[in-house]
Amino acid sequence: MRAYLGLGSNLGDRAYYLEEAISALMSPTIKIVNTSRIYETEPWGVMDQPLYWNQVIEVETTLEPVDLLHACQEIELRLGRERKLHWGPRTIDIDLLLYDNRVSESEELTLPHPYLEDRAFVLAPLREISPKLVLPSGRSITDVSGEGKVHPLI
Ligand code: PH2
Ligand code: MG
Ligand code: MG
Repeated sequence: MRAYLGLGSNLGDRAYYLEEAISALMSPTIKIVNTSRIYETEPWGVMDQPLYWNQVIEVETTLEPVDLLHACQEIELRLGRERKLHWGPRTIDIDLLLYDNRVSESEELTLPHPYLEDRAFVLAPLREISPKLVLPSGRSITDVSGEGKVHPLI
């Protein structure tokens, strides 16, 4: 199944954490098919924190959504993620943005990611790698821009 993951870091060596997260994700059950450029982004939600580096990757996976989520969480922990503040600074965050066209809600996981259409820091890199994508809401990726300043590093 095709899924999109959003990566974000705003503590320490942001390039290192993004790179490590991507290589840790590569496994027999998760194949990386596309990676966006890295974007430097203004903090969204809680403004008083360092600038983020964000990236979106497209994966092909045999894992079910919750198992993919657990794989992401395991890597976050391995890379020193501490959960202190909601929406606060972090070494690495790996969010499951989209899983096929799945729309579902459980205590653990909401698909698509609940703030997907509000966040320029995920929409811009997502549009870069999948310009023809239609979101589960029926909106085209080219018609939603979200909020927040973002710019690609290169
Ligand atoms: N992640 C958040 C909250 N705010 N802002 C930016 N720019 N990038 C993020 O990855 C981010 C955020 C919670 O996950
Ligand atoms: Mg997040
Ligand atoms: Mg997260």
